[in-house]
Amino acid sequence: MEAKPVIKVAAVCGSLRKASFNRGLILSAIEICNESIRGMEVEFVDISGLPFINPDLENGSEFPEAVEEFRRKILEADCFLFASPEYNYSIPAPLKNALDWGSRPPNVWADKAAAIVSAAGGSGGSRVQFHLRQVGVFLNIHFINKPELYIFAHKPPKKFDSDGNLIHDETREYLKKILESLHSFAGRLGP
Ligand code: FMN
Repeated sequence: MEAKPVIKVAAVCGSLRKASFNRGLILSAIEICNESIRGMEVEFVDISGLPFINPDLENGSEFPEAVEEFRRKILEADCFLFASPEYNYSIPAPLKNALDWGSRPPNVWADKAAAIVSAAGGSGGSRVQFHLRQVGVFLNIHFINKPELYIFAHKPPKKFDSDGNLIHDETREYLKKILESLHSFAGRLGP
């Protein structure tokens, strides 16, 4: 019997902060996949080097080098994991910038599965998640609906250490369930 191909997840973080809790979620997702989800691997895709979106930087179908590399990683992925804080009730500018660069023709996000998790302040990130889903309609990203994970990052019990690493077992279990759901949905959606 032929082995099933590995599902590649490109993980994008909405925070550029060194000790970002959301990046901590991505690092945990990488560990969880390596340890306990067979057939799926997560790669962290850094968006901090992308220039601000500006079509003047495009030369026909060519993009600046950092954008080309980013778009290639998104194109090569089978599905996406977004981990993002909420900024002023919405999507942080670095993440929106990355979404916009990926959307330039040909749209590299199109027709793939995705999951969103958020560690944020008072809202747990519900509004960033809903705004991201709204943008995903035009980008043709297929988000899993359940389970949902909204982390109230600053409320006890402590979920992250001072470097942003996830240290809360219950949250890690939820994150694993999200990854399993993404795995199953991406598998059903096919290549
Ligand atoms: N938290 C919220 O829940 N809702 C907000 O609207 C919100 N706006 C913010 C705006 C800015 C510019 C910043 C810097 C933070 C805001 N926060 C808000 C708090 C962040 O979501 C919170 O600190 C989060 O943990 C940061 O994520 P990170 O640890 O991955 O950097």
